[in-house]
Amino acid sequence: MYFDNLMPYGFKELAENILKLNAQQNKMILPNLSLSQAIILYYSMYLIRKTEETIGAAYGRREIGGFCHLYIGQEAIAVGIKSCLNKGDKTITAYRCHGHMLMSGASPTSIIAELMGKAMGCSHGKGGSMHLFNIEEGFFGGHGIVGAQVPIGTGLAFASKYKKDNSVCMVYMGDGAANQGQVYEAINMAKLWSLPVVYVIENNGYGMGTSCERACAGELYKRGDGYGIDGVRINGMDLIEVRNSFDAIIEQVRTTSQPALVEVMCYRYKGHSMSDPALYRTKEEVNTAKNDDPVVNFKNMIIEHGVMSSDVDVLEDYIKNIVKVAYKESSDAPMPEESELYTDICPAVSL
Ligand SMILES: Cc1ncc(C[n+]2csc(CCOP(=O)(O)OP(=O)(O)O)c2C)c(N)n1
Ligand SMILES: [Mg+2]
Repeated sequence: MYFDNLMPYGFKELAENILKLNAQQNKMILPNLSLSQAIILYYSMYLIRKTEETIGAAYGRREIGGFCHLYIGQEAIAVGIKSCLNKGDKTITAYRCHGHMLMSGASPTSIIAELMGKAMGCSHGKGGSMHLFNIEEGFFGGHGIVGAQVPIGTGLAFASKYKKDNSVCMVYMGDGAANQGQVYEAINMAKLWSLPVVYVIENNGYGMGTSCERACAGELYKRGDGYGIDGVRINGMDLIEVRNSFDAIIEQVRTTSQPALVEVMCYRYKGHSMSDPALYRTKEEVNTAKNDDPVVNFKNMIIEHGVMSSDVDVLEDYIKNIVKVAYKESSDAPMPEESELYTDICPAVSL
């Protein structure tokens, strides 16, 4: 009825207790998508959007410090791709990781508390926004060094092949990261060793304040050409297009154990991080992109296909409450003990 591997925090309770699931929701609205699946996709995107908005507001009140990069505008990518994965598949990304962490099934509290430096955060308050992990569910972070996750993710794909566990690894990077040298060392090995990895370039148009136009030579989707990897470019603002494209690509990577490369065109609605003077793009450009909001578009689509708008309201209120509770729990939670300064340190450098 839903997906094998997409069960965002809180959805089960909502579906079982609050949304009255009826036969109508089993109807197929697309050849490969039922109405109930569409509802969970919308739930997932809205959960990311609300969590990010709450984090942004808390940062503005200085309840969160340090680096913080929001995923607002790019939700359809993490959600669409996750809906195509199997249990046991792996995901790794850069610092813009809150949405991917939520799609691993992690609770908003484990993220917000982490950003507040609280002991109950997923990295015990020691990692912050850029270092979220849920290894048990296949999410391997959350990495602050631009491009560094690419060789690590390629290694995860090597492990899959070595163990013959039939899993694939999704390695996300930005358009800026796609200019890093280590990316191509990894891609070379992936092709040479036939690794089950999908390189996903989230091209949101900018690396910090520098547009891709100014920084990237050639077309990013062709960056695998020299290694014998055919690339494609898709629209990441359209959840259905993301799902349909990745369904086929992931299936092919899994069956052939050959790497793939996809450039996913998208737009980040907020600044690069929380301290972004936004001098490099016009308000008109941002507003034009907001007029094609993937979350709003998908909501309208499910309503057109027969989900009652009152049910959507229930779902949205339910998510708002989840995030509100997560914020409160995180705010009230204690900081780590002082002795924690001496734990989780590499033995070679511990005092
Ligand atoms: C090796 C390295 N160089 C520079 C930085 C500083 N830096 C942080 S984010 C960023 C831009 C990366 O942009 P992109 O890959 O497009 O990702 P996006 O932020 O758009 O998601 C840079 C240069 C860094 N963290 N690591
Ligand atoms: Mg970018």
